[in-house]
Amino acid sequence: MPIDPKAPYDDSNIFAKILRGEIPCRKVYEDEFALAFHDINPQAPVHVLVIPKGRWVSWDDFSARAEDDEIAGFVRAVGAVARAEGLVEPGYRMLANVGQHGHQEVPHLHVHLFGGRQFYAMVS
Ligand code: D5M
Repeated sequence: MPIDPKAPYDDSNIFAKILRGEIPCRKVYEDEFALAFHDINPQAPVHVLVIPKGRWVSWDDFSARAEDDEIAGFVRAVGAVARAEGLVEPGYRMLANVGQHGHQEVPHLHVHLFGGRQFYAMVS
């Protein structure tokens, strides 16, 4: 079910539990601002999620209200993960689903990184 994008941050969401170490993840990267781990339901040979450490529901509230150093740190972390996973050549896809029409299911901001195969125009 897509999330309600206007709902307040829910500390019981699955990525909050991963950040608190309450449930495991296959971690690939961590720094002051971000944690990255393999998606449990991979859609490509490489499918990694990068999440900020702050309590942000989606790209919408993060981009509107996060401090500049947090935004910069997160954006740099996404790039660092792509490089660490060897995705830069020959390339990769990144996306963040937002709200109901974006079909965001987990109410903690996450950027998907997909790599390891050719992607084509998005159709659905
Ligand atoms: O995508 C949410 C993504 O989160 C979806 O690709 C599955 C993934 N997911 C859900 N639970 C886990 C755990 N526990 N570990 C790793 N990945 C997980 P969305 O953009 O919200 O539709």
